[in-house]
Amino acid sequence: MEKSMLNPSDFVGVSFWIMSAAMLAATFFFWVERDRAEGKWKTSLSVAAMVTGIACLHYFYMRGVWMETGESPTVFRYVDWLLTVPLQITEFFLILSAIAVVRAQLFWKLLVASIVMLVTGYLGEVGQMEGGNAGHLWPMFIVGTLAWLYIIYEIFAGEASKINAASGTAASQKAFSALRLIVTVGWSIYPLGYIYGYAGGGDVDTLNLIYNLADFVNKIAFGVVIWAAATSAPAKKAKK
Ligand SMILES: *C/C=C(C)/C=C/C=C(C)/C=C/C1=C(C)CCCC1(C)C
Repeated sequence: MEKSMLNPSDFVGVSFWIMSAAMLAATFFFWVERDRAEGKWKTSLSVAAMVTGIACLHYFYMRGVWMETGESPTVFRYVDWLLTVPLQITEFFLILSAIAVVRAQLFWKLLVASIVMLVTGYLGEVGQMEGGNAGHLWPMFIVGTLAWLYIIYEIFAGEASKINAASGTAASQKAFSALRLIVTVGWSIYPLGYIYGYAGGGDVDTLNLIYNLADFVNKIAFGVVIWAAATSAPAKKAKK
């Protein structure tokens, strides 16, 4: 019974708990603030709230798995990512289409690449669990990383790069540069977690702490950037 209580010295467990609360608060915030946004931005805030809402549910379960078994909640983690990453790709696409004419094909390319990235990461990580194929760890990591680099390529050098400073509103430009930062800097925290978590024998504490931090940055902080752009949009328009 004692096992199911949160131990104050279990800092990874505490970080799971903090994340659950933060995701809940963020969801409520984006949802309520949707009222202050205009037009297309309302949809962006709804998507931001869906991302943190889905993550909140998974964090409650992940915290439970961690506290009761002391093991990485890998399956919940990846189910969460498989649901929220496509939503974030949708968010990127919404922002891009607010700035320029982008073909639906770009959306599908980004979606397929992100799924390849997650499925390979999952296969690599479950291989480390009991009965898994441990030999998958680094080959899968390499394929996943290539898929991520492809996404970066599409955003910086592909179709999306045609977007320049002259197109779109100031608010959508701000959201677009945030998007680029998230996909390069923000998302890089995940492969770093994988490396620190598994290289040299494995360290589940570090793995989960880094993944939790990454989710905070890429789901909550990203949502806040979208929110800032969304709520500044009407003011900018009125000035013109
Ligand atoms: C809300 C969840 C998000 C934004 C999750 C993003 C996950 C990644 C960017 C994962 C990346 C990985 C690689 C680039 C290599 C293989 C291992 C992964 C799956 C951790």
